[in-house]
Amino acid sequence: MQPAVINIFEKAAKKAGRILIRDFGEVENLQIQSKSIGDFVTNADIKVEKSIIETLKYYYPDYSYITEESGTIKGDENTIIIDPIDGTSNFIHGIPHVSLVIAKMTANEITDGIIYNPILNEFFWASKGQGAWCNNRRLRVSNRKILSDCLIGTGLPFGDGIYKDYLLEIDEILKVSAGIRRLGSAGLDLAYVASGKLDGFWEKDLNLWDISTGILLVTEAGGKISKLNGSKWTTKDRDILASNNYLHNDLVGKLSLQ
Ligand code: 2AM
Ligand code: CA
Repeated sequence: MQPAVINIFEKAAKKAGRILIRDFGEVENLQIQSKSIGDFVTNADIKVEKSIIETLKYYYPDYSYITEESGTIKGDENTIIIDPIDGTSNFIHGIPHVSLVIAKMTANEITDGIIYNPILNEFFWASKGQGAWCNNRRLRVSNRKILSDCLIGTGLPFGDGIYKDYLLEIDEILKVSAGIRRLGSAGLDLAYVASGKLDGFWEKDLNLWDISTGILLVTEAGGKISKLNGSKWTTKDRDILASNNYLHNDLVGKLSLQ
């Protein structure tokens, strides 16, 4: 049974998802602006976010909101975090690996969240203690134990991002794994770890709206989240490592380079 908050997030995401699908069919007409080198926002991001906020404000008028495109709206101690399109670069290029992300955070803990890819019609949700789900199927992280069998996701820096150590990290993982994937949507990468498709994922310098729901999906699917050096991840951290429990220490060993 989906909790009430997930039903409301689903309603907001599916309504806004129709806007995203319509614009995905006409990417050649998109108005695109650059926030910084390689970091783009389209009129679709803005419209999708407006629609999500409008639906959620009806149910949660007093909450605080942290959003990628409209900034922060101050309210009570409950916070809703919104990324209208995670994977905007994919969207602009007509690659259907995109999603809407909505999460609820209270006392600096993510308690509920959804990730919705309207193009592939994949609806992921997780609530603390209620498991991780996709289209009514319960999710479990993979049970692969040996890195040489494993696919590991990552996100490469772009524009003026932080490149230090990235090539070393990639070198370490490439040598011991079955391969690396750079899919372009950190939220969906984490959903794929929760689904057992990717066995692990790491990335640096992320925003909370990229990974809010994803971290809950992974832990509710039986996986582990930490910083790259294995220490506890908090909602203030921008670097993340996610994997099943068998692989986590091995990945920390490969990624703790300093
Ligand atoms: P966004 O689409 O919401 O901006 C991790 O790679 C994150 O970086 C992605 O989830 C994506 O979130 C963001 N990002 C921004 N610009 C990017 C780019 N040029 N290539 C890949 N990811 C980008
Ligand atoms: Ca985004």
